Amino acid sequence: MRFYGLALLASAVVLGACKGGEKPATDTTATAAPAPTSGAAAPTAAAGAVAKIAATGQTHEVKMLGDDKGYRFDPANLTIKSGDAVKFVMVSGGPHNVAFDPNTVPADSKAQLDANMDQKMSELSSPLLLNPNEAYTVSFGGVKPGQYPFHCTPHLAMNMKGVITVQ
Ligand SMILES: [Cu+2]
Repeated sequence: MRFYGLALLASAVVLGACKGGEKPATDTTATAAPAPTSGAAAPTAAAGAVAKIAATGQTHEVKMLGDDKGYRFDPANLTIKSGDAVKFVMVSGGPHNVAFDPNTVPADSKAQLDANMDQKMSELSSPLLLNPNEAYTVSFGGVKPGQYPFHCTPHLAMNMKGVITVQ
């Protein structure tokens, strides 16, 4: 869908250039356009962008809870392998989300982790999960070993935090 938008934009630019006719259109858009039309990997082909890497390993589940025991992830600390995925499931007390702090995530995997997260609210920050059984899965494909602290943005002050250790 994103590519489709770009394609429309590109044709609009070309049309504009033809209409105006002032500058000789040395359009690089024409050469860029045909390449990523097929396949799932297409949307990330933009220059300089890091492509999402799908998980190939195990999927670990983390519950997002808010009740009379407080706001928490369960488990809050988990150890996974690079290439695994973590599925965050909204259970109670939402809205919850999962956000990695750009300042504490290992620098050499920050761009990859960010690329692996869909529908972000901001860098390394998932959308809010409002309803029970809503889930958000983060691929750790291409993410290097290290410690990845995360938190829930709405409940950060209530200490809703955890750490994913990638082996
Ligand atoms: Cu929360």
